Amino acid sequence: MTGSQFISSWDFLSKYVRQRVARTALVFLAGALVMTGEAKPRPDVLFVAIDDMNDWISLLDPESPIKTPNLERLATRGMLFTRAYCISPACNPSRSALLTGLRPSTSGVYANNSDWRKALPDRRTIMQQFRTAGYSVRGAGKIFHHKSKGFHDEDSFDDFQMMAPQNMPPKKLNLSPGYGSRNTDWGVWPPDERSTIDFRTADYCIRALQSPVKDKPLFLACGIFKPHSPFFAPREYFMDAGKMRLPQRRTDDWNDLPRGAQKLMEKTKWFWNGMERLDGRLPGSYRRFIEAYAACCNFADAQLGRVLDALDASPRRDRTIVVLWSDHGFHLGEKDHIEKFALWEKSNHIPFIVVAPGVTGKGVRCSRPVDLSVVYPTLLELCGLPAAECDGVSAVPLLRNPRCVWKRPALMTYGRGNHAVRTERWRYIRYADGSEELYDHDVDPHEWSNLAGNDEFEGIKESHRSWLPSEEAKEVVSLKR
Ligand SMILES: [Ca+2]
Ligand SMILES: [Ca+2]
Repeated sequence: MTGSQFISSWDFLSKYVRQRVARTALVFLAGALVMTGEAKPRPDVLFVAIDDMNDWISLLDPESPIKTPNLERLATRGMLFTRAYCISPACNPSRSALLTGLRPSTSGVYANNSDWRKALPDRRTIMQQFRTAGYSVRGAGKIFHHKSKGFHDEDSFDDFQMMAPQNMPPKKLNLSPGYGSRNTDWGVWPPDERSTIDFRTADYCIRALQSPVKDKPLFLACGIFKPHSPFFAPREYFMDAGKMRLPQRRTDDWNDLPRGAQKLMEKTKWFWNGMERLDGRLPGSYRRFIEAYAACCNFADAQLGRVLDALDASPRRDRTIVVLWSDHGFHLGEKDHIEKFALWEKSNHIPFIVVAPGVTGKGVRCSRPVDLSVVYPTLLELCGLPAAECDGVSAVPLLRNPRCVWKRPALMTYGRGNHAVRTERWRYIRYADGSEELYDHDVDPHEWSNLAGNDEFEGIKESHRSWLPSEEAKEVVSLKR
């Protein structure tokens, strides 16, 4: 066949056949490129977990006195999810669900002392997926909940720098006579930030980002431990004492809470014992506690900034996917509660940022509700790894178009049978005893007014109930010793 004969034969083929032939050729060419190693290199991943950082930060609330310039700097490079929620408002169930892609209602891991690996011996974590795909997986700090019970997973990393023991002051700092827990103490400590867990974690990550780019792509997990208790930060991270605005709270807020909520809260009232005076300047005061939490957030943000500086100075900068999340929120007195362990907005609403070069735009905000079950499938899809069965769905459609149709709400679980469902407007909570709460965030962002007893909202409650898990795994009770 001569060249002109070939061209005329090509013209005679139907459009459909021509498209098929062209597509097959493209697939063949792409395959050949992969075979010869000329395919585009896979992206690196910087995976940042922050512990107990809530939404009262300037990233999510510009009015907040707690400034987080480095979180904001990261958000300008990709997508900030303004309605992102944890899977469970406690370290271990939140982290193990995110890292395995399975919710507590699937795994039975509902509590901080549930041995997730015993419950899921063969389940691949996100990091194992990346190791299997040929990544070099490294990390430092708090990724799994391993502060006291040893839930770290060695198989998930090629190399990992464990958290050093907390550097404790010689004596309790808050000086409140009625408050004895040193693990939840607060104040100015240590004198030198270089002796903190997070400074060392950031150092490890900086070294990893400075390491030469080799054949293997890098998955780097950076687990920042603050603002988790004890609420210690070096002096330079504290604002002037007495100047900070305090969170909004109503002391009669509990009057409309159902039995389920009251029961869940029974164990957490102790935290208030340390607050001798609500608005004083005593070291044991509520105000000093809030100032210490704020200082811990400033400190965590500064450590993130050091890691981002290293990324920016590295040739990896434009080929690195960054995912940043907090494992849950934290109440600072709102709803008369200090701690997490609740299904209200403050314990569950979190900072969540995804930077995916070529996928996310710059400085984009997405207001669709998501929970962190999206992280596992999203990372696999973004990096071209095979999809895996999991409870969440990929958020890549939102990363491409933050306003795309997204019917799925965020689902949160705390203890077997207790769940919250968050849509763009509503928070619906149902406890194991069947009691309920409903809040309209359009008019009640502080969740002061429980509407669940109002017949007018039966339809709203019913539509939210339909997202609750139909089956719930039995609780894993085994403790790792
Ligand atoms: Ca936590
Ligand atoms: Ca109320």
